[in-house]
Amino acid sequence: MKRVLSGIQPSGQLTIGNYIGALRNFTKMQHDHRCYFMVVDLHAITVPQEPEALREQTESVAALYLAAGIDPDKASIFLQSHVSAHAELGWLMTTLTYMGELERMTQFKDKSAGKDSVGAGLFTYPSLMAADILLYNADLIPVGDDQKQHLELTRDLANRFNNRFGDTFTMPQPYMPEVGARIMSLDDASKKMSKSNPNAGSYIALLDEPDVIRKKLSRAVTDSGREVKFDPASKPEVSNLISIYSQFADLSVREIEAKYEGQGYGPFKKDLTEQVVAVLEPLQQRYREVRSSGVIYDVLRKGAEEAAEVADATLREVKQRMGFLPRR
Ligand code: AQP
Repeated sequence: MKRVLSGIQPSGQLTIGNYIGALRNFTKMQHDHRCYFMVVDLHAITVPQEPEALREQTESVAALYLAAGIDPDKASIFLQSHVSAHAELGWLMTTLTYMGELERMTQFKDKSAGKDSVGAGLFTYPSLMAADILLYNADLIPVGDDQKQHLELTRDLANRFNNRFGDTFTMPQPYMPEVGARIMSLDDASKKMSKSNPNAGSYIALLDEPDVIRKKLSRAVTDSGREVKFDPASKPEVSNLISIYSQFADLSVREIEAKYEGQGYGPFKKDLTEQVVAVLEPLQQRYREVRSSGVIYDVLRKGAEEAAEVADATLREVKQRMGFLPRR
């Protein structure tokens, strides 16, 4: 049985990008693997967060894990900040990371572009992500396309540590779905769909009301043509909508192209919208039940205990190998 580790930042309302690229795979993987699914609140504060909003978003993401179908009896669901080994190994990994490696990270370049003051945490974030993964000696990491570079760095750091201090860490592998690994913004198909985008029209939140979803998709940018054809280079907007449709309806891209041949964008967008609503409505219903039941705190306590057991043991070994004197 392989070990799987992944997480989502409580940095806004989860989007259908997070669902397709992450959450949905989590629910599939829990049946065959030993899974650890975190809400990465320590990562969320690499950009400023209001305390009250952070609390609400953190609880909301944890509740969405349950609503999407993650079973706390199969997988450990926990908050990153509840397992202190993350922050500690994060620091140790930072000291092994080269500045040049962090400077090459495209996500840092994207998130810091045009900003006057950028927190150092945004820069060193990949070292903390490496710690998250290595603490559990995870074999498989379900990530969207955008996180591949960070995972490469994690592998480099694991190698560096193993070469310098002796064999300790397992080499993690990315696990990516074939289609729809990267869902793009509805208003600009050159940018990925992001929950922290200030323009709420650029994404569909998992908790958007059906009417809001309808409005957002009807306004989603297409092009001046009328052919429903998957060609990301020449038709990025329509291709993105086809990817979303494909994921939500479990249809292949070819099946969708064939279904709407010669019909223009109208019927395609209408069916896409109803498909998204049909998947999200029951999820939202489960979400409301989870939130009102208060069960989330028990789930997070149990998850943190299970996670800490593994993480603390790894951290002890790492510290011993690096030459830290044990407390006697
Ligand atoms: N647009 C996307 N398409 C596919 N997968 C995506 N993911 C995020 N956006 C897309 C995947 O969701 C997981 C959680 O991501 P995260 O919250 O840790 O941070 P992120 O990748 O930076 O996601 P966002 O939504 O863009 O958040 P903000 O706006 O806060 O930066 C990851 O597995 C990611 O690949």
